[in-house]
Amino acid sequence: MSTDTRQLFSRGASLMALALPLILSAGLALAQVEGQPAPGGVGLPATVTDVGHDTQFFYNGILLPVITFIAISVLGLLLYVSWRFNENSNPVPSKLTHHTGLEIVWTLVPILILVFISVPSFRLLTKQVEIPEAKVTIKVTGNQWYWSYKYPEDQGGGFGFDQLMKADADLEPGDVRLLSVDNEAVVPVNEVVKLQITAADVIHSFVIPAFSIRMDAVPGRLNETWFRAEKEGVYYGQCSKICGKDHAFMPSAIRVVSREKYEEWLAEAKKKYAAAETPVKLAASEAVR
Ligand SMILES: [Cu+2]
Repeated sequence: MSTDTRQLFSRGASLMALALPLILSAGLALAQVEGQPAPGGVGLPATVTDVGHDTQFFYNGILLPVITFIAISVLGLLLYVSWRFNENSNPVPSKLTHHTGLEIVWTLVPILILVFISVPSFRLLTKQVEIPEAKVTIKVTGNQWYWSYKYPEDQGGGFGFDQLMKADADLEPGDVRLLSVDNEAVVPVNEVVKLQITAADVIHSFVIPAFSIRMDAVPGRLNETWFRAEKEGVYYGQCSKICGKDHAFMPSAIRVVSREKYEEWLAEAKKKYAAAETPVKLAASEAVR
């Protein structure tokens, strides 16, 4: 190996050694924030559901170590081969073209890695797909470009509302630009909430990273997902399917509160949205005439 190449390798190695702790600390810094993205954040956002914790463990505890091990092994192998078999150190190359043992190994090892990953993966998938008995069901509909929510009557609801992003001029202290909305959806803490998700026009995707939920909203189809939030707070998400001009401006916001506060909100919301619905309907019918 020439001196130049050697210098290049050692410089690359020291760069990696410097970058690794930076990358790791950025991931850890993000873990402090819940419900919304953090500046300069890397890695999965903090979660407040059981499924979310399992997803985090699956990603950080299984996938990341496996892929790091593979990447470092392959890099090591490449460096070794370029050092051991270059023209200077190996002037007479071998004529070998096949090695049965080696081929069996490089077929079997990836299969075993995939089988190892599949066990926790299917366990997590089952947890996400099997919806426990829910106390609260909410229907969420994607529209160009906002979400609307319906709370069914048999749960003390019987109203619906649209949720639109707050314009920059309307932001109040504590609001988050591009994520805060005019009408937050409210759910009780520590209770299973089932979401029935559909769309009215084109395909959208309902995502709340802190709950670890991501579900396509497809016109004419009712998809279901669920969550049980462990902590009160406001949790934001953004539409995750490119759905047109204002795709980037249709956030979703869910506020998690205690059961008592949820009941209070239900009572208020019933009056508020029942009153708000009438003029909208009148305006629409007038427009038709
Ligand atoms: Cu959308």
